[in-house]
Amino acid sequence: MKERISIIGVPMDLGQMRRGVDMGPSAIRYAGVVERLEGLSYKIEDKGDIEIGRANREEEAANNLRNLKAVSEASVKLSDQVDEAIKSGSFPLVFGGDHSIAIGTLAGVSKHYENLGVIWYDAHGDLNTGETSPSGNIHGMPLAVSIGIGDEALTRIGGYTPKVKPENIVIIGARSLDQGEKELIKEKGIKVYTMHEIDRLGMTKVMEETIEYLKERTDGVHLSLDLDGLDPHDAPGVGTPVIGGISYRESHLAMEMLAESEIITSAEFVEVNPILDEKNKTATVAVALMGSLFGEKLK
Ligand code: B3U
Ligand code: MN
Ligand code: MN
Repeated sequence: MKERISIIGVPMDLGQMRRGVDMGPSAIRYAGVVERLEGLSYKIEDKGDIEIGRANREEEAANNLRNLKAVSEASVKLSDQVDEAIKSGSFPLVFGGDHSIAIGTLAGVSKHYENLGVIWYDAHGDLNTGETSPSGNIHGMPLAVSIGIGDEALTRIGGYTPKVKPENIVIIGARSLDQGEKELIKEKGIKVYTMHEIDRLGMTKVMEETIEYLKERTDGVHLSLDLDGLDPHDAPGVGTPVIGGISYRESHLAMEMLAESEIITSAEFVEVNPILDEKNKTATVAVALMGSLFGEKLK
């Protein structure tokens, strides 16, 4: 990991319907992330939060893409900030906000790599489009957007598409996939470890395989960690909890193995909603996982 980390907060709640996820970046800072990472001898530059526009009711239902314009505009801003952080030699660490922010993060990250890999740690596939989405919520679409599928206002952020090749993606923790997403996974050959595989193989094997797979074919790996990938007992403060998730301990193990592997070149932690949380538990878990990701055990 680089010694310098740039924190970028994205108080985005327009990619879904539950209010409160815009307070995620504050909750994560409140849980002590800066102190935790400084304690590991990193130099932290907190860039503050990106400004998010407003929901536009008139536009709401167009093409089943709720708040498309505001999400697209925020993605451009985020992409620029992430791009700048990397150019300045810093590790971009992004806090959400709902998962639609990954569109902007990946737009900013991917231009720096020939062959970016992505670990998508999530209960969901986030592989919907306006056509397949049951909800019209853009937070269920960022991975599809990043492989170049979806509305141009999202896929062309940064002026190029796609951001990631389907074969460079590993989804971990999936247990709520829509029909259209399942078809896309098959069609594109996206690697997925559902909860079934995690239970069968164990997290150690899942991470060993993931690391080996990505090491072989990529020149950088972005970790996109949706807190709803974890079990709701451990991370209750999320908008769409799904029971039967990855445990706190398995998640720490996963982060520690990633730290040892040194493959991660950018990261984001998303969907922390303090309004739905229990005493900021979910943000606290997020910060603990960041501690492991940034090598707490190794230092
Ligand atoms: N797949 C559903 C639900 C969902 C996706 N991401 C979250 N929930 N967090 C959808 O609306 O696309
Ligand atoms: Mn997600
Ligand atoms: Mn999710």
